Amino acid sequence: MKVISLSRSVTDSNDRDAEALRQALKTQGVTLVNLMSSPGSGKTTLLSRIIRDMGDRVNIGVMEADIASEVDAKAIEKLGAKSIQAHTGGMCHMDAGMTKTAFDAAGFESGIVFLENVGNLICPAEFDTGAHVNVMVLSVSEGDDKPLKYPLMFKTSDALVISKTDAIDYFDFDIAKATRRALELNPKLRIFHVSARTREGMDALENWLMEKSSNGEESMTHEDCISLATEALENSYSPYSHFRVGACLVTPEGDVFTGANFENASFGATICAERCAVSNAIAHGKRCFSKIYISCDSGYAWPCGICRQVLNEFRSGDMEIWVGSKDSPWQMKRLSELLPNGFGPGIGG
Ligand SMILES: Nc1nc2c(ncn2[C@@H]2O[C@H](COP(=O)(O)OP(=O)(O)OP(=O)(O)O)[C@@H](O)[C@H]2O)c(=O)[nH]1
Ligand SMILES: [Mg+2]
Ligand SMILES: [Zn+2]
Ligand SMILES: [Zn+2]
Repeated sequence: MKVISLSRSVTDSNDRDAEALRQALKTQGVTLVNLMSSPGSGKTTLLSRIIRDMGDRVNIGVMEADIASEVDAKAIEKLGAKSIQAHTGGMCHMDAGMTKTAFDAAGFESGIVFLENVGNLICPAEFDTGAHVNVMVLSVSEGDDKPLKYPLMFKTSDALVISKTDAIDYFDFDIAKATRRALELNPKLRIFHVSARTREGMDALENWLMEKSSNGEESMTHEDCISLATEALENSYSPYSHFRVGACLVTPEGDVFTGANFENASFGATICAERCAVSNAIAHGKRCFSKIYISCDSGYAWPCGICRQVLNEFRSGDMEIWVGSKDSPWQMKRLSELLPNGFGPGIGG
């Protein structure tokens, strides 16, 4: 295990350095994930879990940034992952220059490299490290009021991991309140509820990380999803309304499931295309969806109230709802806009 000492970089152009590092890492096939939180939220434990779960699927490297000590890098090294311990010499955050120095010293190859930033909810949010993905960890023992106190951290993160959910009964942490407050600051935030101890919620987080590390090469493109939804519409059974709808539901890993509406002589027994697609996915063991495309013959078929509620049960983060047809350009709204103040577990956040 390598230990290096970092000093504050003298450059005052951190944003430019960060952008250059981001590009260079991308060319090298590295996805850099910056983990930020207050001390003790469970970052190292989470990383250990991720290495055990994903280590055979993807190369994982870890940069441990600490003011002093080597305990975190040692814990990671025991699991066989390449790690480096960077001492910040009292500095309470990493900047892009320091990140580059640590990265170069570690000699990582392609794959996912995690930066466990210094435990602190303030300045790590102010300094772009060059990461492609910023993830904030908030444990249930810290309180659901953190979005109110540290708004920048929530605004600059791509994902929020609410950690140690196995211990939730011992604290008065209100997940719905924390989620609402966080999404008010950052509607695009992906939220995961995770226990590294019991593995609850880990699949959704790990799938999302895999998706992020594929360098934006989605297996299914936006156009593919639109075509699939429009093809599914051809299977609609709608003899009463003649309103044909097709849907294409997308999981965080990029798997797709289609559905079409089917009506019934007893009108109340009618099933919408969205719920048909959800049923199809559920039967294949899927429980977590990030997007749905809904196609009809003309105009827009926004999901009905029942479908909004059903999607909310299985959403991963704030789901994207795409609607369109041959004569109407495709447009997107978030599920939180279509179902404000919705309730449900939100599997995977
Ligand atoms: N119950 C429970 N405890 C956890 C979980 N994850 C971590 N912990 C405990 O929380 C404490 C801190 O965990 P770490 O993983 O060291 O947290 P950290 O964020 O890396 O801490 P620093 O690097 O010091 O900021 C340890 O005692 C862990 O055992 C979890 O999912 N459930
Ligand atoms: Mg740690
Ligand atoms: Zn600082
Ligand atoms: Zn519906």
